[in-house]
Amino acid sequence: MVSVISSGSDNLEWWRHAVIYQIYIKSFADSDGDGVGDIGGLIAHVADIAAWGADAVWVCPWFESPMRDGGYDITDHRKIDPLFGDLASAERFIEECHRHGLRVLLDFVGNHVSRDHPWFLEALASEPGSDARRRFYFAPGRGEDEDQPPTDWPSIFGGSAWTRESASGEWFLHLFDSSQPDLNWRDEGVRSYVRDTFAFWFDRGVDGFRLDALPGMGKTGELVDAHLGTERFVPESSPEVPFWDQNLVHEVLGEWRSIARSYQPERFLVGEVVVNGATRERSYTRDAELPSLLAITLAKAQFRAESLAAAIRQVGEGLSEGAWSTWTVSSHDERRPVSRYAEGDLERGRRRSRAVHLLALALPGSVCVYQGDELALENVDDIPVDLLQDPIYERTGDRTLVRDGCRVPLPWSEGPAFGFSSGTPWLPQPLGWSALSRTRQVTDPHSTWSILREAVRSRRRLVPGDPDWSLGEPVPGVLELRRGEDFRCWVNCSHAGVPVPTGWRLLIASEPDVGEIPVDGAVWMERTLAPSTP
Ligand code: TEU
Repeated sequence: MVSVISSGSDNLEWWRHAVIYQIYIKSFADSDGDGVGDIGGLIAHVADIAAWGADAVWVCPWFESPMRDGGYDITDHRKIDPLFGDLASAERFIEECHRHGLRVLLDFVGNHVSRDHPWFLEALASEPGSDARRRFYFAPGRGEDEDQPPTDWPSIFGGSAWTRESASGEWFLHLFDSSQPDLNWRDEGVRSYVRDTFAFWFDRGVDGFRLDALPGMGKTGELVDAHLGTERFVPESSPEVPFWDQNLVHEVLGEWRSIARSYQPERFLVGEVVVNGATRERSYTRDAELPSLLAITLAKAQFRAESLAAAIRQVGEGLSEGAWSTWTVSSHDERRPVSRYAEGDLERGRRRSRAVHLLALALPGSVCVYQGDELALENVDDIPVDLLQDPIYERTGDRTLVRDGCRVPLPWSEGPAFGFSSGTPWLPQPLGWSALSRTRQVTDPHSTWSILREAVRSRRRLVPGDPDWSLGEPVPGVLELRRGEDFRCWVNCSHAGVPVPTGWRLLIASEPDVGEIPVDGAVWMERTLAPSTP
């Protein structure tokens, strides 16, 4: 068994201030030349992640999978996919992380399994109404020939959430791709297997889980139409539906939290909870449930003072007392922030992305930084269609929804495949990434890597540890984050440079050599003069 970092009290609730580096393993680093990242590649770069200043890593699914949704379609939650390594290499990676002071979060996908999972194969081979089918949602279709789906529910990846299987003619439910049948969380066998799976990984030293697509696990089970009238289910803007964000998920989370709490120190659980509005979000962080949620709303905000402020406020309102946010500017599901903020100018996008990362790093709670954002990579929007792998493309034909563009393998150095692999990367890398490679940025004190590293490493020293914060707009278009009396972060979303206010000095800036706070820049400031008393 691998030991956890420390059970000292200063390490308790480390998620109040951690910087979590999110690893999309397929695109991180390839050690065996097959063009796909793997655990060997992770192990080779643990020291680099630690050197940048992260406190923890979150590894996207590395479990056995046919990879129809990049590993979010699992056939065995306790096996490592051979593409990535094996259990022994996973244990070595966990050990290596701990040796470097990094905690390890894995990604747990509870809403669904792969259609190749033994449970689903058993269900297909079993009669309608059988126990094997009750682990999933099977139902007869509508219409005389039962050739219409049981309900009108759309999938998050587009098209109907139901697919008919040929053996019995019944339909099965999949809120994502048809390769990902939804599990029935009323089934005690499903629940106990997953409880044991958490223990399996916690006993191997894993420090916590990022919990995938949680609200999907909450279904009423009633097969009634939702009347959404959309081709795709978009949870953040949807009215209440019977298949998302219903009470069942809270029962399950209560069980999971008690397992996490039965370990010393407590294991961390952070939820991916995309629901409509803060009130619904808040229900996931009640005392017996999650200690933290991923703040995906921030990753959807635009580079405008009011948009960033609204997102931050919503995240804050979506947390129960005692819970901490895990801020995210981006993820493997979102367009790269550089491209989101660019408005036609990638250099502008890079400046803005650095600024928003500085803002996130000044907020109370943890911050998740998605691999490649520390290098200011842009989204790759010109991947040839025949190389696209995201099932969303197959289901919608809509290139703007495709997520491959933020999953392109990392540029480590300036050699072939930018040091990612000795083979051909599974997705092509843009030629311009030579200038953005890690080796180039490490030696340049003004690179995104260096600026964010300074912020990551200094934030515990420079940013007050108390949870209080407030937002303001001291100058039109400038977002101010206040932490205590003496700390401010300003993000300049206006169209003109702004002078550093009197009585404040710069701690960290997103742009080098600033006499002022430039357009698209952000700074951390500390008070130099006592505030005047009224
Ligand atoms: O995502 C869940 C989810 O609902 C969204 O993030 C969704 O992928 C996105 O909005 C589509 O535009 C999680 C994982 O993060 C994602 O990679 C998986 O594909 C998905 O679950 C299914 O497991």
